[in-house]
Amino acid sequence: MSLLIKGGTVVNADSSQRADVLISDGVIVAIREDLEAPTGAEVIDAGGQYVMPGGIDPHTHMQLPFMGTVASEDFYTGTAAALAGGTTMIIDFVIPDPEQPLMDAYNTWRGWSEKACADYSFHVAVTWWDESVHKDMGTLVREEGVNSFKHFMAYKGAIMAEDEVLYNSFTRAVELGAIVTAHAENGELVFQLQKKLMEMGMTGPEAHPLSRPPAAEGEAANRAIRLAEVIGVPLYLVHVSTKDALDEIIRARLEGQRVFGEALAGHLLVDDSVYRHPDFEYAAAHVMSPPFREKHHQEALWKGLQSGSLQTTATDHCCFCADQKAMGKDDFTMIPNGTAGVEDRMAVLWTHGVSTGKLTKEEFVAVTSANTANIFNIYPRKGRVAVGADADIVVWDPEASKTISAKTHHQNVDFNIFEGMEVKGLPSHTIANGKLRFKEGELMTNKGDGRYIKRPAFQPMFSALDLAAKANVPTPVDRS
Ligand code: DUC
Ligand code: ZN
Ligand code: ZN
Repeated sequence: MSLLIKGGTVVNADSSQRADVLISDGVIVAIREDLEAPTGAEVIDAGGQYVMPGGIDPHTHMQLPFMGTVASEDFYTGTAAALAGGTTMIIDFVIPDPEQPLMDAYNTWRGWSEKACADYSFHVAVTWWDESVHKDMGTLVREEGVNSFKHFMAYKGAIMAEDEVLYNSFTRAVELGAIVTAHAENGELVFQLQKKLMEMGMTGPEAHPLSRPPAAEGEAANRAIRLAEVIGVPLYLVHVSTKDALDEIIRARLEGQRVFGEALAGHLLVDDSVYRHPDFEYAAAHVMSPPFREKHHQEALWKGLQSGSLQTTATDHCCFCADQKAMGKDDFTMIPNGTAGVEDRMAVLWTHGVSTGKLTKEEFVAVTSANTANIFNIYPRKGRVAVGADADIVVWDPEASKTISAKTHHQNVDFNIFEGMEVKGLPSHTIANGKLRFKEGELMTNKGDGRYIKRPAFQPMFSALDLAAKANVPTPVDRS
């Protein structure tokens, strides 16, 4: 089946051109001006619009079992909401319980994700360590197309990876040609501060950001970066929310280290005043980690994106409804952490990034799809409108506008952190795997249309430790 997108401007991360785009059997087969529609082809009029790679959200948690409940958005509803917002692929997370075999957890998540209607892939979290984890990391990279391993430096007593686990996992990733990623917050410090705040009678959501100060993120970011430096593994820091962490990334990159950083749409636009709202439901709905920050951190994050010090944008889409958030009514540490955004990221970034002149439309493509595809090794199959690439495309109408609201969004959650925000710049059509899945406000999705996308490993890397050892030819001191 073919599809012709006519009359638009094709926008990639490096250039734009006036061109039509012809799609056949899920792949882009021609890009040039004045293409004729083959017999039977569906034609999309993209006059006055931009034809861009579909968004890739590298950080979602569909139906995540977490903090005693399960995220309300499943792989079908979540990928459908993504398509409604112009995002055609997500990278979600397999998160094994401590001592759970990695392959066990991976197979569970693969089962859950079969109903996805857009393409997806998985980072796999390393939450504990033994020989089986070493072996399973190899199987995941070599047989399952997993090239990224996640490490939670927070959530003590649950999924937190101690430094020993980080060392072992980072070292194994080097051998396998994988990239490591980290949620950077000092979990011990957060745990102690939570205890202290509760003892002081600070039981409400206003205590949440106090228990997770910027320094806790800066410290963990620096620790992850320094471990990665010594071991010699590329590192991707998820949801960078503070200037503290950003400064560590900038320093490391200036020294030539392969460190990447991700900004969340929420962290770019929502500040920590939400936690002091008198209504528990409203404040709790914003509880996610790392928390929303003071405004000066937002300004730093925007500059990080503009300068290329942060390369990607994501959402950490992890939905909990009011009844779930109420689990922490008397104890803020029990509020399930997570907020939504997979549907809104593109429109919010266009409105506050491109329309304000902070980002060009090409930079918008870079930070919403191309850089993620590059970093996670699926470029240019994904993240580029090019002949031979997957036909994952958003036709973007820069004049369309709406007011974001939980009442009208497609996300399976009763709250929207961008509630009331006017956005200008929206998808008119979303095409995934060559098929029209969203048209002028209407979704046309089927469970199971999404495909699992394997991400090949990078060249196996040399461990910095081995290189240093070779260069210095260390010999024991003879004390005989
Ligand atoms: N942070 C959240 O807010 N939710 C899920 C996991 C995480 O790290
Ligand atoms: Zn996280
Ligand atoms: Zn997350």
